[in-house]
Amino acid sequence: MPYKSTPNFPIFVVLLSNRIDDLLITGSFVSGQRIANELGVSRTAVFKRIQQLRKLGYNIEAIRRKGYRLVPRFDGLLPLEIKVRLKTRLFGKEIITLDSIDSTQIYMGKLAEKGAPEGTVVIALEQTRGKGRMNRVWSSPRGGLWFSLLLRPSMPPKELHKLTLLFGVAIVTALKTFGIKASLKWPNDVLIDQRKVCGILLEASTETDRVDYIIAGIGINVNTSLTDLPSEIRNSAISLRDVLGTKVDRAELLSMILKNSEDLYLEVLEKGFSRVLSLWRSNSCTIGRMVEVCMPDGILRGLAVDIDEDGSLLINCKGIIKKVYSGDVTLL
Ligand code: BTX
Repeated sequence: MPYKSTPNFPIFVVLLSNRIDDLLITGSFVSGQRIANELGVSRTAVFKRIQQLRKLGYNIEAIRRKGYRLVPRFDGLLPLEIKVRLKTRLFGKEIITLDSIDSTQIYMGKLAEKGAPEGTVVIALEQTRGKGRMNRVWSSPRGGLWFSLLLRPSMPPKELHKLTLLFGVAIVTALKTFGIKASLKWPNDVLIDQRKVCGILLEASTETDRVDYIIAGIGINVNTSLTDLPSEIRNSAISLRDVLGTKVDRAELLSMILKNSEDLYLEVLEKGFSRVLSLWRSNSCTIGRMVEVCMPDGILRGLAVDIDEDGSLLINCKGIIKKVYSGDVTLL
């Protein structure tokens, strides 16, 4: 069931609800009278919306003479609970939180085809068929942060894979503020102590020289425990809760990731990827390591020396530098 802030109501009610929601996401007290005056509606209409929001699960404080205030629950992932924390201009302006879905990528694909705006975010509390790369499964039990973000960049399709690096940097930077040291394994893994805490999946709809849209899917093991994951990946996975021994507020983490990635994204559109690449290099656990890359035409072994300006991995194989554009890297 989608936890949308506005279920199916007539257009006036939806607009009114949205405007009340906008006043609530300031996070400050706002009086019922002020809302009623500003929106030209009765206080009863305002109260009805407050009651509706409470029914949806929101915690709205009401104090006499002060008014209403949205108080986000710890780790609450309802749209307004995230918006109240967001400091972005574009990412997360539209948020949909779903209780359970096959994959947020598939759900977002349908929204994208219908013209959803850039920056739309779809979150699921659990995914029943989470997607990894190359048709692999991404295990997505309750407690994790599983979301997709819609982008409509004007950039040549050949540049797109560098956005994976951008999200990696945004995530590692956000994790630092929680006191967690994570590092980046080329091309799309975030690791802690050599174990996978996060995976990034970029899916694109493109024409020859034009990008229609991109769906960036991010999965982070936040408050999950190893026993929630299939036994075959327990040795290679880790969650933030495993590291910190305590639960992390996923809404806080998500809002930081959205802010970090938006800042980098806007910079990339204006000035290109050079800062993303240098930040990626300084947070990498790949460069300087002996690696093995599994590619469609065989296995390549050598020293990872750098990433190139086009985002490819440069490997020194017995003195010859080889460029790898895609594949699975194992750190040896
Ligand atoms: P990947 O193909 O690089 O990694 C998939 C591999 O990672 C799996 O084959 C398995 O070995 C391992 N794995 C699966 N689940 C987990 C997990 N929870 N923690 C650690 N390791 C795991 C990575 O693909 C891209 C993942 C993107 C997931 C997001 S979640 C939101 C969005 N919706 C969706 O369906 N996918 C994306």
